[in-house]
Amino acid sequence: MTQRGQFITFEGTEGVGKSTQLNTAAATLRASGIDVVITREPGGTPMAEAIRELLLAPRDEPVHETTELLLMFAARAQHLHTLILPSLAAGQWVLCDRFTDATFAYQGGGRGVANDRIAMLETLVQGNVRPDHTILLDAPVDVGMSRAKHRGELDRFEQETVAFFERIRATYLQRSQAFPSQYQIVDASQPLAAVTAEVTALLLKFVVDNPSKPD
Ligand code: Z5A
Repeated sequence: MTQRGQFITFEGTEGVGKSTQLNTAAATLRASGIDVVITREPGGTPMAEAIRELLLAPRDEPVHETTELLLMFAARAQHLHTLILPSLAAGQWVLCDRFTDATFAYQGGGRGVANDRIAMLETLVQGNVRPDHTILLDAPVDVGMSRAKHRGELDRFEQETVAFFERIRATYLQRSQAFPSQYQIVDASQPLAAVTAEVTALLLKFVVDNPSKPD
């Protein structure tokens, strides 16, 4: 029987280096002979990417927090059930740039949506599926913002205040304490080579802890 793959998510505030580390992590795993799928949220499938565009586009119309929350989970339902779960069942490891921890951080910590409302949707959409590991790239908000500022037009989230991103960082740190077996924190304010070395060491440990069994 094929052994289920590992589901690993990368989290953190804007610009901390998630995409950079996710690509390096994929290369590390592939060099260890593991079949890897890279994906992201919101998004990851054509329909979920269309929902991402709806969510990120700046607009004059105010977006109600419940609309934002439901769209995040609508995209997640499509992504989880049509891409993530089938890939894991086929033995692939799934590396995902953000997942439901981002909803607790952004919609919960950032927007002030109550945790139990998010948890209700988490159960509805995911049942008991949770990431096997979450790598939290943590850095002061201004570090990530200064790394991200070279991009062009700001999306709807990037237009938020520093205080919004401070609440998000604090929520991630609280969750890392609440779920210590899921979370691994890496100091993302270090130079790139040092961050990459820490993330690579974590990935290699996950490989040792989950040796693939022959079919
Ligand atoms: N969102 C939400 O509200 N609720 C949810 O449930 C979910 C998401 C799932 C889209 O996310 C938005 O959706 C996001 C939260 C919301 N909005 N925000 N903000 P996204 O992940 O696509 O967008 P992002 O967080 O803005 O990601 P990002 O800006 O692309 O950042 P990143 O992936 O963490 O960073 P990067 O692209 O790898 O690196 C940024 C630059 O820094 C780049 O030039 C790198 O070369 C450089 N870099 C990276 N590491 C280093 C180090 N260590 N030193 C120096 N320079 C570095």
